[in-house]
Amino acid sequence: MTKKGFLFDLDGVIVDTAKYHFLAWQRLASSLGISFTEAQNEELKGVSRVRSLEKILEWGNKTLTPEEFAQCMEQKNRDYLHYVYQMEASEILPDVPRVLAYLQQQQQAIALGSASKNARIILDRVQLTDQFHAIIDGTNVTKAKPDPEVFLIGAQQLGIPPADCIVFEDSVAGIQAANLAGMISIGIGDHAILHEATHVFQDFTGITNTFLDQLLHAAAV
Ligand code: B16
Ligand code: MG
Repeated sequence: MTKKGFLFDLDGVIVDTAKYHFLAWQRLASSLGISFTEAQNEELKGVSRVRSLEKILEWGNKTLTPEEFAQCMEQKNRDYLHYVYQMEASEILPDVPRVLAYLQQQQQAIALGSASKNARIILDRVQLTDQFHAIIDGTNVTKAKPDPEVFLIGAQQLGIPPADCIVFEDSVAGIQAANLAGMISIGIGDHAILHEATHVFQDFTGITNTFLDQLLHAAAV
């Protein structure tokens, strides 16, 4: 059996921080006189912080000076971190600990591949940092998903060829990034949205140890 590399996205895969992003963006948008809905928040999943603010300003038809833009970014992150610092291990999404434990038991290589610059803080809060052999986050990448950079750096740091890597992702851009990296992509969420993925599951409860065994024994993509 070849050793495989398993790359996990963070928000929407390991924990649901989208609800905290929503509260923080909504507060900021409202301070700018812009309305911001949950449907719009969906469109920000997997999108960088800078691009998220740009999109909100586009929706609200508003422009800011570079100084104001920087202040808004800071304000949003301060609000967001307020929620993050209250996170606990109980917020890890169902069956993620079982899948991580099984992969560790099978001596597989495991990495995080997230767009978030707060990824390390979040992993610490939910006590998962020691489960990852490499952590690639928004501070390590220059190109946002769907660019494959985040996952290619992850594979490199794990020392596993991309063709032997498997990515768990909840965003369309993340699935596209995994596919462009030449990896197996596993969508977590709605099949209608994530249809470009190699496999799609609603959540990790459907990812059985038998399915993981199949991935472990599959030939490289
Ligand atoms: P931050 P992921 C992404 O995390 C979120 O889905 C996205 O909504 C957020 O804007 C982005 O991280 C940046 O986060 O403001 O913490 O740097 O899904 O790539 O783990
Ligand atoms: Mg995500």
